[in-house]
Amino acid sequence: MNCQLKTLCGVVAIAFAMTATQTSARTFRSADVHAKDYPTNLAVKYMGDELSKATGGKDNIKVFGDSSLGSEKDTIEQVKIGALDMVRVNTSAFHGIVPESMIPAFPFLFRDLDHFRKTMYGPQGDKILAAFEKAGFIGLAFYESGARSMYAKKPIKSVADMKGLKVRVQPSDLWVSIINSMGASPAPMPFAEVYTGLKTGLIDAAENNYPSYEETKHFESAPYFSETLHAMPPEVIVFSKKVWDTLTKEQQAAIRKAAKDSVPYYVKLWEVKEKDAKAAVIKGGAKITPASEIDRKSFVDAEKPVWDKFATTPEMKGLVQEVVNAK
Ligand code: GTR
Repeated sequence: MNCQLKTLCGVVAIAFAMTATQTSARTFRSADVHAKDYPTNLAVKYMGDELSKATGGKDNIKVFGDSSLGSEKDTIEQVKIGALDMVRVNTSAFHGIVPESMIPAFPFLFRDLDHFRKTMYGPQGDKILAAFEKAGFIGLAFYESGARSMYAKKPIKSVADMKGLKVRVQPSDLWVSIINSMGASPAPMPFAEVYTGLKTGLIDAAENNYPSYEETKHFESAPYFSETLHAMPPEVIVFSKKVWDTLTKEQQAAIRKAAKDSVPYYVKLWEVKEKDAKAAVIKGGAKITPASEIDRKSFVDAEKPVWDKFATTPEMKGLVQEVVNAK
């Protein structure tokens, strides 16, 4: 084409580019630290299938599990710069980037699972997801992850039993404070390093839900699982805003819908997994201290002050209150 008529050529080039964006098929890459058959990965795969159906086979999602693209922190950084399209991580991985993501990790925030579901799959959850955008991420959906509990080489019945223990936490200032508030010593490290940390004695304890405790075989070196049920931070599916802004409105709407539609699918898998994982760790030699034998008040009294330390703005305080008040 003879491009002496610069304006016309420019218009033609833009038109070509727009058509290319609208029609090019995309396989979005998504990272996860869990194995292929863990509920988060099965649900993101389902999300990809739904997306594919909605776009007539054009768009899909490929999951890279087992921390193969790095730790949660590494993959978030890749998503931020648009080198990776999507990620499924625990909300704790966003604490330093999206302050609102800390709220569901506040110790003993949720009265029970029902309270969690009403708020995090409801209006307060939507507000937290929306807060990801100003940090350069599109928050698509939460997946529940049960309640986290302590596990160690001895049973933990009251906060006094935590004294002096070296406890692995997800890399987050909030988690460091939570462990400090119990008189223990926090050791932030990526998920994939905890197994060796426990085996070599670098750490004495960690905390998580039954499915992660089972998947990672942490029960081999920390066989006492004590149901402290201290926090319920959900998993989150996050899209790169850099990539998002190159997509059409239709693609964006299809991705949002597929993510939301994957939640009930996930919840069904999760409920089964929680039960199976508990049975499996017991079979593998884990000794459970049930919630009924835990001095819950001692943990609540020690950890509750952390809320005020991290909900510092009127907006954060307001949102916490909204969650607490939700019936
Ligand atoms: C799990 C969660 C992972 C990861 C892990 C951890 O429950 O599903 O995404 O955050 O905890 O403790 O690092």
